[in-house]
Amino acid sequence: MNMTWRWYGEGNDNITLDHIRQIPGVMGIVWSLHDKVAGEVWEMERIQEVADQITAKGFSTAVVESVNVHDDIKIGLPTRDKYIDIYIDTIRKLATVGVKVICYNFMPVFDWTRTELYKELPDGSNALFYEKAAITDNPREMVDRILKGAGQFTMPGWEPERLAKLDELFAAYADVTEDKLFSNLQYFLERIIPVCEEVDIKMAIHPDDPAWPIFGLPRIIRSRDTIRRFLDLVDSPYNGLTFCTGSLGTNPENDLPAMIREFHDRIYFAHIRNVKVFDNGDFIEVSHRGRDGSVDVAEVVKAYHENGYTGYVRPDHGRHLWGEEKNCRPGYGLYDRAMGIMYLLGVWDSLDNVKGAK
Ligand code: DNO
Repeated sequence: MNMTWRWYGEGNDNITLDHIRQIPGVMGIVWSLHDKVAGEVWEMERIQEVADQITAKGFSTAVVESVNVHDDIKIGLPTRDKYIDIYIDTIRKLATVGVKVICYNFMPVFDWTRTELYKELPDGSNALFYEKAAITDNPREMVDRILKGAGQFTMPGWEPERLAKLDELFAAYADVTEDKLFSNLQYFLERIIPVCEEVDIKMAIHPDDPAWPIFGLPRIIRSRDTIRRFLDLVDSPYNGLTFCTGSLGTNPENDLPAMIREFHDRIYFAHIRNVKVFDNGDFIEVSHRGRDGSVDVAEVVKAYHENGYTGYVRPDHGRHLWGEEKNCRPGYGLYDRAMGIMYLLGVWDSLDNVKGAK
């Protein structure tokens, strides 16, 4: 298990590489050019600049999250080839600074979706919350509320410029069924995977979050069967997964440890976090500790350990603690993610000892 931390870049929030150095066990930084909107060219100088900042502090640059996929590719418009060419250019550039895994998603319009950013938990902390009843037929209202709630912080996948054109986006996706989305994904993969094979970068798709269609838009990476279908689209070891327990864990029918046991050799990046799912299907993010939520995090770590997982891992979202929500990006504070790392490493180390390793 290769522990990493998602960092938003210098001056982008209050968390610096020097803070991250003090969290035990973190070997790599998960990074991106966060100001880039999907389809934009990534300049080599900018890539090099961030990679140098990361390596100067002794971290690896191996994981980028995300290089976002332009909607024209997801919709299957004729302009998609132009955007795929730009994507390939970015893959090639990233390979030159030691990138080994690119995390991306194929969710129409919205990346991860919540209806409230700071829902209070019984212990007085607060966290991201999803209320099923709040997903109405008025996505504009929800988008405005979430963007306003995030205040000065941008949220990954929630680019205000793109979401300003919500009606146009919904109209463009009108004919995109689940099958069509799968075939557009296949088209994209058939073009990029040969390049990944050449430059040795693994593509790791992020599952849909939550793990069901929202606002009538198809969402296709959400269960054991849809993941199997995805992997078969292009059966190459370079076509793989970001296995996010928080996203897939929103649906209690997903048996996460069983899925890890089945797919471990195509999982290159593990997002580990916990959610508490209520009887009505609403859910809230909770601490990483298994018994605090619906995801048996210890069992998840055990499934990776059993299979000798050597891929990248990061604690995913955390709660906002001790008032830090005033200064941090929703879901990406310092304290709960750092505690999450200690929980994950604690479980892992205890399993190592059971096996008699160091
Ligand atoms: C949420 C993240 C996602 C993820 C993208 C990958 O916080 O896990 O935004 O980065 O879906 O493209």
